[in-house]
Amino acid sequence: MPKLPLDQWVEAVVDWLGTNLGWLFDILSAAIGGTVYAFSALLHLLPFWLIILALAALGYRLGRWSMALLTVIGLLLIWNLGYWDNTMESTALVLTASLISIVVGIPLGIWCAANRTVRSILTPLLDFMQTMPAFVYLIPAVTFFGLGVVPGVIASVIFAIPPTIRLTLLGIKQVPGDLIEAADSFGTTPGQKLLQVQLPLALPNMMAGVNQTIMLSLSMVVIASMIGAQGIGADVYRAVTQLNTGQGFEAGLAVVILAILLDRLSQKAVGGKRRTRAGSFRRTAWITAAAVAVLIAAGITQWAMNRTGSDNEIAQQVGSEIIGIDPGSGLMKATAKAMQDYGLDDWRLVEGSGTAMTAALSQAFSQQQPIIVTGWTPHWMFIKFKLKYLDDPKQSFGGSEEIHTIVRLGLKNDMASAYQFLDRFSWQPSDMEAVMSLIADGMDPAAAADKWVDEHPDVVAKWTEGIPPASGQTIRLALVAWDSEIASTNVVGSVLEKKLGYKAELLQVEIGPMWAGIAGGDADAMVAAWLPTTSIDYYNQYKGSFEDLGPNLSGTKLGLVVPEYMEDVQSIEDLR
Ligand code: PBE
Repeated sequence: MPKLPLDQWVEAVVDWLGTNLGWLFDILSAAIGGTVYAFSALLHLLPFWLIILALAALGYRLGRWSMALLTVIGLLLIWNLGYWDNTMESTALVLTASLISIVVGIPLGIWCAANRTVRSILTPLLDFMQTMPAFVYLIPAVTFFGLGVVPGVIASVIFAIPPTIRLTLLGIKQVPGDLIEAADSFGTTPGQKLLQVQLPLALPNMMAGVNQTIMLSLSMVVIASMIGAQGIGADVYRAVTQLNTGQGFEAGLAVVILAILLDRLSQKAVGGKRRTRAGSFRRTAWITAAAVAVLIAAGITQWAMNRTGSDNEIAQQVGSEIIGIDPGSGLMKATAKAMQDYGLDDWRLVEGSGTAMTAALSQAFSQQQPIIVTGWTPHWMFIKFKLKYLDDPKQSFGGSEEIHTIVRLGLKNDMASAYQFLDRFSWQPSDMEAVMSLIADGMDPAAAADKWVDEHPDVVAKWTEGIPPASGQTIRLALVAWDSEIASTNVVGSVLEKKLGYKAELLQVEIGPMWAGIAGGDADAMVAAWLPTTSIDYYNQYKGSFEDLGPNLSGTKLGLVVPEYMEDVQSIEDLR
């Protein structure tokens, strides 16, 4: 039976939405981006000690001394470790996602309580939203909203809104029937009944939902950083890609502190002993809502102005952003250096991944919009799109490089045949590009590699001639999910399996863990060491714990890449 083309259907829908509802996404993007900007500007404007004092005072009011003390110690620790700014950045993201979830979620919950049909449609949808792995939302979010904090907020809202809806519904359902009857017998209108009987009684449940929503959106900050959201999540993600235990722990601790504070404060804010009169409660709620609305309006205006605020025309077009890839990569390091060399201080390098970068590029192409990305050759994007490298007169990105094959110590003895082949493996950039193109057009990487291997018997014969096949041993190949490395590693795996009798297991990891895996002997080989510059830090860090089998490809290139239709920019110097 043929496979249902579910993937293609989903992509067709997403494409259709992207082309036809672009204007709507732009409006949403401005509203969400502006709100995050407003919160983050406010949090950055106030000095850290003032924020700590204010929160400690709030903590004291809500939970007496222990709460105040916890607040002060926790926040001072974050500040002392140097994560204050990023923590505020993440707080802005969490506040925005929570605010949207509340504003959208509570009415939906009320609607569900009032209407059976709505409830029966929404309930399975909520299950779906909560159980679909959160990573999956990132993909359409990037297609619709580009890279940065906005798609992060969207993905967080989808993940975090269900508890608010569910518990609002539950709260209203649990209002005792006799109270409703009593209200009815007094002749209240449905509106009065809702506002004066149901909602006040449902409030504790609703707040429990809001509290969960806040915690869930906080849990999204690390995931959101994979598509360019700044903040403490990005510190965690960076630590993972670089295998930096100390930094990972510190940043993780900051997340924990933030979580505890948000949890306790939001829990105590409405529950507990604060039995204020309904009137004054309503007044406070209105004042808060009005203040937040003003703040957000200001944020949106400012955000829109910022995006076009530079005098450099190119900077205006792309919002002073360079779309990068994963933070541990050599390319990102080279780009950071280039930005320094060329004085691009007011530009921002957006962290993400290779996939997110190509998604942003495809999106820009479909609407012929300007974009600047970090790119490398060999890469299928140069075949699929008309692109150009920006000139690099200062040579910040270095010259052309080679990709080396690196194996663990002792492989020569343990897997002699594989070792011999890996030592011989070498090919041309055009070969690698051919495999990458097949994969980019939707072919499964392993199938694309098999196809290439079948179609190039002469090349493959040169690699394997005279090597005795093994008898089904498993060989572990480490790789990072860069398109170039996906292609090469799959080809190597295919040859090992089809021609040399091994069972190849591909381990997809981040760049730091890839090197550590080879050095520790957990992976047997990798074909992804760009040298002498791109991967040199890892090379030096693990020197002596691996064997370098020399280059498998030469003639690579790194740099800043733009579509050819951006005619008035030729060189990185034009960006200043
Ligand atoms: N790359 C591809 C990697 C090496 C291979 C250029 C994205 C990097 O470390 O930057």
